[in-house]
Formats: sequence, C-alpha cells, structure tokens
Amino acid sequence: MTLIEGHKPITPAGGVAVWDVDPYDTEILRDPLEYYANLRAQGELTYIPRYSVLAVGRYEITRKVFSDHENFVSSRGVGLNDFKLEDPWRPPSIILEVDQPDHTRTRKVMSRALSPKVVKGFAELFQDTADRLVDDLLEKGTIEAVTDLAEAFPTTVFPKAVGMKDVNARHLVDYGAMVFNAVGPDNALRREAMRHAGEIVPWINAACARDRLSADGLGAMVYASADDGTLTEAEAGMLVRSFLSAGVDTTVTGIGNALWCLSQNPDQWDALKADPKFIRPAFEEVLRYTSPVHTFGRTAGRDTEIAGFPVEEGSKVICVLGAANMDPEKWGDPEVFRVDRKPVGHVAFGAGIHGCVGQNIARGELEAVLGALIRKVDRIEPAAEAVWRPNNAIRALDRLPITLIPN
Ligand code: OVM
Repeated sequence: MTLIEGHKPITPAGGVAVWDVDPYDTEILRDPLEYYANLRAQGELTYIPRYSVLAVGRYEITRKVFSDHENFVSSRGVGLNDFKLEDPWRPPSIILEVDQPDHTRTRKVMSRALSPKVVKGFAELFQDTADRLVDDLLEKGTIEAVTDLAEAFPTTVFPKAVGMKDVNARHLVDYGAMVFNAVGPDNALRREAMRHAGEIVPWINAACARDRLSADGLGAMVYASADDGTLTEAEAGMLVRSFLSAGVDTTVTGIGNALWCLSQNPDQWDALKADPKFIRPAFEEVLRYTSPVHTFGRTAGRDTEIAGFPVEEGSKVICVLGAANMDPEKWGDPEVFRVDRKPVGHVAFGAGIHGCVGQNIARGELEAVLGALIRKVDRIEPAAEAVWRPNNAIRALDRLPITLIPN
C-alpha cells in the first residue's frame, strides 16, 4: 500500500465535505482566521484530499473527537504519520503518544509533578525573574518581544524548575520547533526544523539523565517514581524529555501571543492594568483568541463515526483547535479580544484525558509575566509590524517589536 504522509489513504463516506486546501500552507499558518472560518463552513466533517485526512473545526465536534480516546487513539501519533505503519522520528512520548491503560500511569506521575501545590512553590522564582526581566527591558524601551521577553522568560525559569544542569536556551527552543513541526506533513517547515536534529536530539536526551538533574526540581520528582517502582529509569528519562518537548515552545508562544493581544488592544491593556483580577481570565482569552497549539490529530483506532458519518479504522483526523476557539456558534463574538470574557471550555489546552498536564505551570508563568507588566508598564505600543512564524502545530510570532512605556 502506498502511504500518504505516513498513513493509510482513506475514502471519505458519502456526504462528507471535500475541500481542496493545504492546512499547512505557510500563508494559512501565518494568518489562519479565514481558513478556520472556511473549515467550519464546510460542515461538521471535512475530507482534505491533499493529505487524505479528515478535519474538524466546529467547536462541539472538535471537542468531542479530541476527547474521545476510545475511538480516536493517540498511540498512532498525533500528527499525520501513523506510528503503526511507519517508525516515528523519535521514540514515541510515553504520555502524549500512548493510550490507556499505559497512559494513566505516566500521566499520574506528571500530574503530581505539575500539581498546583508544586507550581505555587515556583511563584517566587517566576515573580522575581519576571520583575527583573521587565525592569531590564524598560531600560531599553523598544524591544523585540519574541526574543527579549517571550523566549527569555521560559528559557530562564523552566530549566530551573525542571532542575536542569545543562543550559542551552537555543537548543530547547529549536527542539520545540522540531517536536511541533513534526506533527505536520513532510513539508519545508518540518524539514527546516529537522535540519539540526543530529546535534539537538542527542543533547536533549543527555540532558534528561538522572545525573544531569538537581535533587530539587520536577525532573527529580519524576525520577523518584523510578525509585518507588512506578517507572523504570528509562521511562523517567522519557518523561523528563516530555517536559522539554512540551514546556518551552508552548509557554514562549503564550507570552508572545499575550503581548501581541495586549499591544493590539490598548483598551484591554488598560482594563487589565486597572485590575489584577483580570490577569488569569486575560491569559485564558489569549489562549482562546490565538490558540498557541492550533492543530493536533488523532487516529481512528477502529471503524467509528463522526457526526453520523462512518469513519474507517486508520483514518487520521486533524482537530483544528484554533478553529474551534473561534467558532461564533460557541463564542458569539470570537474575533473580539476581551480580558473579561472568561472563555470557559476553550480547547487551547486540548480536552479529555490528554488535556495539557502542564496547564498549571503555564498559568503560573503567565501570571508572573503579566503581573510584572501591569505593575511596571504604563503602555505597550507596537513599534513595527508583527511577523508570524509558520509552524505545523503552533501559532507563534517570529518578531514582535514593541515599546514599553514605564509608569
Ligand atoms: C511529549 C509532548 C507532550 C505534549 C506535547 C508535545 C508535540 C510533546 O510528551 O513529548 O508536543
């Protein structure tokens, strides 16, 4: 059988919309709103011939498919490659790319390491780092917010939280680009991200070893589960790899996108600045409005259905989280950024048993950054056009020149 992007080509059921689009076209990835609207307009379920995949983007169905782990498995990969048919580019993640019951055991370990209580313990580190960083940036005035703040903050605090002894911010960011571009097709973006794999992958793997981690971080908490027999030593290393895979690019993107939203919506910045109680809801709105992880997939593990349409075993389904978070049927006025919206039910962290296990620490990081900004900064003004950086799974900025005007 000839595979398409590493999975079995399918024939869509009668009545399924067929749409000749490339969801991974760089223009769409840079500016996806029209694509999101068109995908939702196709219907509940769309077949995309170019990759022989099914796609969902309306809110309810996207949420349903994404959380239906019985019918739509993760163990065959959350990108276009079917791990049952082709070897993945790296050993599969033992929390992301795995199904129950194996998933339950690893998830528990990560869930404890990333619990609200543990995250509270990092509050001072996060706050002090954010305060100092914002003070330094205020000296400069005009900054390149992607490198100077969005990348600088997580690459400073996250390796400390994990307890990494090896420091290489560039490798962490570039590894994130590999991991997330890898869930898309074998296009120029994925190839470019993979260009430095030979150097970065061994560095990442080595950094996950027990003796490269301090005794007091998240990494050590995971290794403690190897000591009590819950995990093997190798599994502990693999879960530390998951921290490094999922914890850097995502929070870099969250901070960058937050600064973009606030610099573009000065009235919303003013509302946030006027009342710190909006910090949390403002970040949730940034997540809804920009969907840092815009698309993740599943594989039909058996013959099943979506919205009443038969779906054959082995079908890849791309779940366009960005489209669901912009569905007017759900949100009313999705294209308005409002810090007081409180968008309960957004799918930016996914949904169901695989929902983001790091969401508490992500919120903790953003709370620190936004808190420092509202205390020290009077206005955030665009200094030049924002430039987006296309990525097969992440909607992130490449450049965000802004001017921070102090109180
Ligand atoms: C992992 C992982 C987890 C979540 C997201 C992700 C694709 C990777 O366990 O490696 O990015």
